[in-house]
Amino acid sequence: DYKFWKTQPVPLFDEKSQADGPIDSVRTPDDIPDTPLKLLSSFEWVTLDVENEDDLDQIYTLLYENYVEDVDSTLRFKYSHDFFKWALKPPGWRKDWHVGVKVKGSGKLVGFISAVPMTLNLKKGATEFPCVEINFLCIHKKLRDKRLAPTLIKEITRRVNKQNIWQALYTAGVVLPAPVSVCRYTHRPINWSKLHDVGFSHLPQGESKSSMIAKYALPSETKTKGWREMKLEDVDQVHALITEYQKRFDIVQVFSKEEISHWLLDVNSCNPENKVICSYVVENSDGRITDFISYYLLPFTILNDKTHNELGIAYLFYYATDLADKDGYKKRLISLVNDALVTAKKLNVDVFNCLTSQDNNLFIDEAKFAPGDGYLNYYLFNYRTKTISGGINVESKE
Ligand code: YNC
Ligand code: MG
Repeated sequence: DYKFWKTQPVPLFDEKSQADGPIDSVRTPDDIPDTPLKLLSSFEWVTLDVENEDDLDQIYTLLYENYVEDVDSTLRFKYSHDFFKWALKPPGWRKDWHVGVKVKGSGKLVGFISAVPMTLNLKKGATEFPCVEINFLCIHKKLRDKRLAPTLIKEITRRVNKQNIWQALYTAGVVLPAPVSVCRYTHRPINWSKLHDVGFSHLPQGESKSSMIAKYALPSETKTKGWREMKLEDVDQVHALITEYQKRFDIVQVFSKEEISHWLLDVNSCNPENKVICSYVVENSDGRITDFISYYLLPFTILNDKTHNELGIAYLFYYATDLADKDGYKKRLISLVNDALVTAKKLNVDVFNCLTSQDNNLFIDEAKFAPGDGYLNYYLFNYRTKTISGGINVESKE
């Protein structure tokens, strides 16, 4: 019955149509308390410093042992320090938006929630506002169902409001009041036999292992003329390209050039061995960039398998093309995605995931993605707008 969510400024299910806009009355940072909410006396609030390896380790351990698992608890996200640095330190990041709860005495981290700044553009430019993306909400398995999550959510809300920001975007597998959009996960096997070994892919009736392997075979080299890795010098052109491209969508994450450098090139990462984000551009003969595509890497740990201990996973991130004609556009997306698959295979990716967001439905079938069991719900905090299907150009960082 959503005892907590009923008290929050979020739309209800099946609301009668109401005007778009903020749900709460207007307030200022001065209206917001200066001190954190009270916790039970055995716990204390902490701010985690993601520039400090010890703090990063604590977040890593909490999430590694307690974050999202698949239904059978056989696969678990394998976050890395580099992944957290990328996901938690975009331009404008704030240390006090990396919030933890520790047990007094032992100092063990048992709860975490984070916010990072972003700008949202709704309804094809009709509205644009600063907000935050909330991610990595996690409570230790032994402290579940004790209403600690609402406390963490209220505390991050307080800290964000103190910075004069009143809206947030978040995604979750669970259904809460009320999604602004729902996307489905789709999966494109790259190493089908390994996926089959670990129980991720099943052998369909009437197929043989070798026919499945043949079905998902990929060429050894990319095919698009002018395809290459994205470099720092490309940021201005890619920024212009994505900004123009995004005009087709209803909910869009707006990027500054600094944000493009961060989200597509991970300019602050010191460890190129441990790649998190992979971005490619297509450059034509006069040096103009006509397309780009990107994906991030976040492997799974396989918990109970004798031969395999890790599953390489890529998630489609942002892309754009300047092709306008409808037929050419679809063909171009298919070839960009196929080339991305070829590069991902070289990085030992076993399965390539994408959501039904953006214009992904135009290539999902032809690039051999198949729908999975998972759905991702998109939510806006303190903002009401009509539900949209597809039309979303905001990619979450798992
Ligand atoms: C969830 N994922 O419905 P009601 S996604 C939001 N997002 O409230 P308790 C959630 N709310 O129904 P537990 C949620 N999951 O009574 C549950 N809830 O109104 C709601 N899992 O709290 C739930 N990470 O503490 C209920 O539950 C209330 O101990 C119950 O803790 C929940 O990062 C959780 O899936 C998820 O670690 C922390 O199960 C725990 O079970 C866990 O008794 C594994 O909580 C990891 C996991 C979630 C990943 C994510 C996005 C989070 C968004 C939070 C909302 C942000 C709002 C905007 C704030 C900023 C605003 C500004 C400006
Ligand atoms: Mg709890």
